[in-house]
Amino acid sequence: MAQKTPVVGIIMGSASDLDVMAGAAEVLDLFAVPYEIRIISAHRTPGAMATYAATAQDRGLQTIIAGAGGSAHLPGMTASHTSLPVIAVPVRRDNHDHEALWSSIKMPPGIPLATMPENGAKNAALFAVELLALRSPDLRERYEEFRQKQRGQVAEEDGKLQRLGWKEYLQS
Ligand code: RP5
Repeated sequence: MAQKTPVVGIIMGSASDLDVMAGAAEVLDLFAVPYEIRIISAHRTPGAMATYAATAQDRGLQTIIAGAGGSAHLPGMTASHTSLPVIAVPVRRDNHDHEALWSSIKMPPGIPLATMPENGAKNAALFAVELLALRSPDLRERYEEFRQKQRGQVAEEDGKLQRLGWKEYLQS
Protein backbone atom coordinates (compact mmCIF):
# COMPACT_ATOMS: atom_id res chain seq x y z
CA MET A 1 0.00 0.00 0.00
CA ALA A 2 1.34 3.45 -0.91
CA GLN A 3 2.47 5.56 2.01
CA LYS A 4 0.43 8.75 2.44
CA THR A 5 2.31 12.02 2.03
CA PRO A 6 3.18 13.43 5.46
CA VAL A 7 1.28 16.57 6.39
CA VAL A 8 3.02 17.09 9.75
CA GLY A 9 6.76 17.19 10.33
CA ILE A 10 7.98 16.22 13.79
CA ILE A 11 11.58 17.29 14.23
CA MET A 12 13.86 17.24 17.24
CA GLY A 13 17.34 18.47 18.04
CA SER A 14 18.71 15.15 19.24
CA ALA A 15 17.86 11.46 19.53
CA SER A 16 17.78 12.13 23.28
CA ASP A 17 14.56 14.13 22.69
CA LEU A 18 12.73 11.16 21.17
CA ASP A 19 11.18 9.86 24.39
CA VAL A 20 9.36 13.20 24.77
CA MET A 21 8.59 13.76 21.09
CA ALA A 22 7.19 10.24 20.68
CA GLY A 23 4.13 11.65 22.47
CA ALA A 24 3.36 13.73 19.38
CA ALA A 25 3.71 10.73 17.09
CA GLU A 26 1.37 8.68 19.29
CA VAL A 27 -1.35 11.33 19.05
CA LEU A 28 -0.99 11.68 15.27
CA ASP A 29 -1.18 7.87 14.97
CA LEU A 30 -4.41 8.00 17.01
CA PHE A 31 -5.95 10.35 14.44
CA ALA A 32 -4.34 8.58 11.44
CA VAL A 33 -2.59 11.81 10.45
CA PRO A 34 0.42 11.07 8.19
CA TYR A 35 3.65 12.52 9.55
CA GLU A 36 7.41 12.26 9.26
CA ILE A 37 9.74 12.24 12.24
CA ARG A 38 13.35 13.44 11.96
CA ILE A 39 16.39 14.36 14.02
CA ILE A 40 17.61 17.73 12.77
CA SER A 41 19.80 19.95 14.91
CA ALA A 42 19.85 23.74 14.71
CA HIS A 43 23.40 23.73 16.07
CA ARG A 44 24.95 20.55 14.66
CA THR A 45 23.20 20.51 11.25
CA PRO A 46 22.12 24.12 10.62
CA GLY A 47 22.11 23.70 6.83
CA ALA A 48 19.83 20.65 7.03
CA MET A 49 17.48 22.57 9.32
CA ALA A 50 17.27 25.50 6.92
CA THR A 51 16.67 23.23 3.90
CA TYR A 52 14.09 21.15 5.75
CA ALA A 53 12.11 24.21 6.78
CA ALA A 54 12.42 26.00 3.44
CA THR A 55 11.21 22.97 1.44
CA ALA A 56 8.57 21.75 3.91
CA GLN A 57 5.54 23.39 2.33
CA ASP A 58 6.41 22.28 -1.21
CA ARG A 59 6.79 18.72 0.09
CA GLY A 60 3.22 18.81 1.41
CA LEU A 61 3.71 19.56 5.08
CA GLN A 62 1.05 21.80 6.62
CA THR A 63 2.64 22.30 10.02
CA ILE A 64 5.86 21.45 11.86
CA ILE A 65 6.25 20.36 15.48
CA ALA A 66 9.77 21.13 16.66
CA GLY A 67 11.18 19.93 19.97
CA ALA A 68 14.49 20.81 21.56
CA GLY A 69 16.00 21.23 25.00
CA GLY A 70 18.66 23.48 26.51
CA SER A 71 19.54 26.37 24.20
CA ALA A 72 16.58 25.41 22.05
CA HIS A 73 17.07 27.20 18.74
CA LEU A 74 15.47 24.57 16.48
CA PRO A 75 11.81 25.66 16.87
CA GLY A 76 12.44 29.37 16.41
CA MET A 77 14.94 29.03 13.59
CA THR A 78 12.70 26.56 11.78
CA ALA A 79 9.91 29.13 12.03
CA SER A 80 12.30 31.70 10.55
CA HIS A 81 12.84 29.57 7.44
CA THR A 82 9.18 28.79 6.64
CA SER A 83 5.80 30.47 6.64
CA LEU A 84 4.10 27.27 7.80
CA PRO A 85 2.82 27.33 11.38
CA VAL A 86 5.52 25.94 13.67
CA ILE A 87 4.71 24.49 17.08
CA ALA A 88 7.48 24.41 19.68
CA VAL A 89 7.92 21.76 22.36
CA PRO A 90 10.47 22.90 24.95
CA VAL A 91 12.13 19.70 26.18
CA ARG A 92 12.95 19.84 29.88
CA ARG A 93 15.08 17.40 31.87
CA ASP A 94 15.70 17.15 35.60
CA ASN A 95 19.06 18.89 35.20
CA HIS A 96 17.57 21.75 33.13
CA ASP A 97 16.07 25.01 34.18
CA HIS A 98 13.43 26.64 31.93
CA GLU A 99 15.88 27.72 29.22
CA ALA A 100 14.18 25.83 26.38
CA LEU A 101 10.82 27.38 27.26
CA TRP A 102 12.24 30.89 27.38
CA SER A 103 14.17 30.33 24.12
CA SER A 104 10.91 29.45 22.40
CA ILE A 105 8.45 31.81 23.98
CA LYS A 106 10.41 35.04 23.55
CA MET A 107 10.34 35.20 19.76
CA PRO A 108 10.66 38.65 18.18
CA PRO A 109 7.56 40.23 16.62
CA GLY A 110 7.30 39.08 13.01
CA ILE A 111 8.18 35.40 13.51
CA PRO A 112 5.40 33.64 15.45
CA LEU A 113 5.99 30.33 17.21
CA ALA A 114 3.18 28.45 18.97
CA THR A 115 4.93 27.37 22.15
CA MET A 116 3.51 24.45 24.11
CA PRO A 117 4.21 23.63 27.77
CA GLU A 118 7.52 21.98 28.65
CA ASN A 119 7.49 18.39 27.32
CA GLY A 120 4.01 19.12 25.91
CA ALA A 121 4.41 16.99 22.78
CA LYS A 122 0.91 15.55 23.04
CA ASN A 123 -0.73 18.95 23.12
CA ALA A 124 1.50 20.01 20.23
CA ALA A 125 0.07 17.19 18.15
CA LEU A 126 -3.49 17.97 19.24
CA PHE A 127 -2.92 21.58 18.20
CA ALA A 128 -1.66 20.32 14.84
CA VAL A 129 -4.82 18.24 14.52
CA GLU A 130 -6.92 21.35 15.23
CA LEU A 131 -5.09 23.22 12.44
CA LEU A 132 -5.51 20.35 9.97
CA ALA A 133 -9.16 19.89 10.93
CA LEU A 134 -9.91 23.39 9.62
CA ARG A 135 -9.61 21.90 6.13
CA SER A 136 -10.77 18.34 6.84
CA PRO A 137 -14.36 17.72 7.98
CA ASP A 138 -13.52 14.05 8.53
CA LEU A 139 -10.63 14.87 10.88
CA ARG A 140 -12.77 17.49 12.62
CA GLU A 141 -15.40 14.85 13.31
CA ARG A 142 -12.82 12.47 14.82
CA TYR A 143 -11.36 15.29 16.89
CA GLU A 144 -14.81 16.27 18.22
CA GLU A 145 -15.38 12.61 19.15
CA PHE A 146 -12.07 12.64 21.04
CA ARG A 147 -13.10 15.75 22.97
CA GLN A 148 -16.51 14.27 23.68
CA LYS A 149 -14.90 11.09 25.01
CA GLN A 150 -12.70 13.19 27.32
CA ARG A 151 -15.73 15.02 28.66
CA GLY A 152 -17.38 11.65 29.32
CA GLN A 153 -14.32 10.37 31.19
CA VAL A 154 -14.22 13.41 33.48
CA ALA A 155 -17.97 13.15 34.16
CA GLU A 156 -17.54 9.46 34.95
CA GLU A 157 -14.74 10.14 37.46
CA ASP A 158 -16.78 12.90 39.08
CA GLY A 159 -19.77 10.55 39.37
CA LYS A 160 -17.55 8.00 41.07
CA LEU A 161 -16.16 10.64 43.46
CA GLN A 162 -19.69 11.74 44.37
CA ARG A 163 -20.75 8.13 44.93
CA LEU A 164 -17.80 7.02 47.02
CA GLY A 165 -16.69 10.24 48.74
CA TRP A 166 -13.07 11.36 48.50
CA LYS A 167 -11.56 8.98 51.07
CA GLU A 168 -12.95 5.83 49.52
CA TYR A 169 -12.23 7.20 46.04
CA LEU A 170 -8.55 7.55 46.94
CA GLN A 171 -8.43 3.96 48.17
CA SER A 172 -10.29 2.54 45.19
C1 RP5 B 1 19.46 20.11 22.42
O1 RP5 B 1 20.37 19.71 23.39
C2 RP5 B 1 18.72 18.86 22.05
O2 RP5 B 1 17.46 19.20 21.55
C3 RP5 B 1 18.64 18.11 23.32
O3 RP5 B 1 17.46 18.41 24.03
C4 RP5 B 1 19.84 18.62 24.12
C5 RP5 B 1 20.88 17.60 24.38
O4 RP5 B 1 21.29 16.99 23.17
P1 RP5 B 1 22.27 15.73 23.20
O5 RP5 B 1 23.56 16.18 23.81
O6 RP5 B 1 21.59 14.67 24.02
O7 RP5 B 1 22.42 15.31 21.76
O8 RP5 B 1 20.10 20.67 21.31
